[in-house]
Amino acid sequence: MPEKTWAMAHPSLALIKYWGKSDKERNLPATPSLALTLSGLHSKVEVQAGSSDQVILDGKEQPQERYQLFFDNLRRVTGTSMYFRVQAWNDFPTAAGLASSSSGFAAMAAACAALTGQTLPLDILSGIARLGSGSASRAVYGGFTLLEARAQTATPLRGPEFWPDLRVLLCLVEAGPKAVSSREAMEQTRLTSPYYSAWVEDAPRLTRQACEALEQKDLDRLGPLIRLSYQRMFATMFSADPPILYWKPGSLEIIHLAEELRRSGISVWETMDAGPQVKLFCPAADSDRVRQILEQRLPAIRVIVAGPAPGVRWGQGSCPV
Ligand code: 2P0
Repeated sequence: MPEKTWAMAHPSLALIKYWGKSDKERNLPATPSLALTLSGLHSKVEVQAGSSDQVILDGKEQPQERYQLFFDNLRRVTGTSMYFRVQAWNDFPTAAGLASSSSGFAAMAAACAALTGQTLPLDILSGIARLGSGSASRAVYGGFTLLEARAQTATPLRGPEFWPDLRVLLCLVEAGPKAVSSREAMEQTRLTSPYYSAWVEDAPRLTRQACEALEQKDLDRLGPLIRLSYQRMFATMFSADPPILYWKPGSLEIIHLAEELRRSGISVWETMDAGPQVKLFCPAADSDRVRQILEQRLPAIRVIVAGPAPGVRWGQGSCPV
């Protein structure tokens, strides 16, 4: 058995959103989600056996209860009784709406499974990662992925080479951690928003249409569906009791700028997650121009340009990068 293992994964950004659970105990999603694994951002982990489970993220010990279900299930699937000591690093802001838990749990699933000496297929890793974070089941795979409603594992749809000239501009409005975790926020929405059931009912249709547009690599068709999904997701949050408001003035400025750019003929489509950051999808040919306009008009916003990335990688010893 190896003494130490490592893994690296990229975050999974949803085009069509997962928001709400059909089963809290097993962490199963109530809505299907369609996502892209994003280059430019990395989560890295190194794992060794320990006397108890421990996760140290960017030098800070993490609360154990957040990880218990994940580690217990990992031991069950791999048939081991070992405990895991995990060191993890993100090269981007954690818990700020940049899907750090998706890449973090995907990397942890791969590195911990490797430490047990087993080579598990990716769908099993996807199921293990899901117990940590729903979106992590998608981040195990590269390119475009689908997590069906109530599914235990994500499905890889198309690899990163399928649409290499799609770009995502990650616009960092505020880097601090969010006040309400996405887990708490989606549960509050499920329990209190009168629009929640309509959101869940409508999501499969939106997902089907988005999958068709993706197959055609048709951003003019996919973009409006990306926009509908995040706007409808936030409509459930605005209507929760108490309401959940992740948006900041800078977020709205970018949303309006995207609308202005579309009117000028650029196919640029925004989405947002559980945080104030805005992510803009556009063709690679337009990404420099969009970035320049963003930086001129909104100089306080930091922009990272990302594209389709591969899935999780792992190995023995310390992480080579
Ligand atoms: C997504 N998000 O599809 C959606 C859109 C945020 C908004 O998945 O409770 O960290 O750990 O399963 O995966 C963020 O929620 O939630 C998320 P848990 P997760 O990417």
